[in-house]
Amino acid sequence: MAIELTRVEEFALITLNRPQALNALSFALIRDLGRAFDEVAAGDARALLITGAGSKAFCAGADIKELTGRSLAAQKHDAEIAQATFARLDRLPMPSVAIINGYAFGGGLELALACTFRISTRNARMGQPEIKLGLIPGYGGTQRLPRVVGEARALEMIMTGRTVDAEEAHRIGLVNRLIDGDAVAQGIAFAREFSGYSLPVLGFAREAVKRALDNPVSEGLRIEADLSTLAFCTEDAAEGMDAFIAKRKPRFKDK
Ligand code: CO8
Repeated sequence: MAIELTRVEEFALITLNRPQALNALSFALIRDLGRAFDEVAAGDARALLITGAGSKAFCAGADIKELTGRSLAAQKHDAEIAQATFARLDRLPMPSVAIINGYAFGGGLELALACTFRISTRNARMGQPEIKLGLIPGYGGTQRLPRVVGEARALEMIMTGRTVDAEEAHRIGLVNRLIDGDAVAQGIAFAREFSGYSLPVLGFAREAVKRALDNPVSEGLRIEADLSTLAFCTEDAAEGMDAFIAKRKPRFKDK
């Protein structure tokens, strides 16, 4: 398997495991990812963490050696499979965190962009270098990158192929946080900042914020009214408010 799916405490951990190719996304690896996302979705992990094997790379992008000499039909088919796979990640019932522990280029950055959050080691380098290959991003980058860093920065990154270092990535909001020390341990610590809250209510929050970027404000406010009302109907909302009034710690049950 080109990936490993393991359990670390209350979290699922996917490790991209082709360090000899800087964890590049072969088509087989993308298929493995799809299966792993389904397994995680059906399980009880509080969040999914994704990282890369080895000390150099999170993921150096699509496997360039597999991309040449293919028919247009095969290329389109596989790009759509990769897009659909990353969309499954985006729609997991639990939040996800990309632990960017080195290079994240092309499809590797697009994988990280499909996660709810991104944290990064200080030696990480990121970019959408497809333009240097005569290509443009094909696994969601043209759509998710502008939503994360804004149109002007996304256009600059995609049209120049420029590499962004971790400090800049943090400054422009491409990564939520810079980390030192053991990257997986830091990923766990980051995930624990939200993973004790109600999973369905976290899901409503994610959905409402995501819809903000696809809709006019008036429509977004209607969606927020619906989703916040759904949150209000949960047992966890009743528990959270009761616990506040009783000055005790809430016990959420994901209901
Ligand atoms: N694909 C395949 N193999 C790779 C890749 C890759 N993306 N990146 C690195 N490797 C391999 C190298 O070929 C090398 O293998 P070998 O030892 O057998 O020669 C090994 O990994 C180590 O790489 P380097 O020796 O190059 O390591 P360096 O530390 O010198 O450089 C870099 C690291 C800067 C990350 C460099 O490897 C690099 O530039 N890699 C390519 C990055 C890139 O361009 N990524 C984007 C790929 S395209 C993409 O993701 C989206 C395509 C959209 C397709 C949709 C079309 C419709």
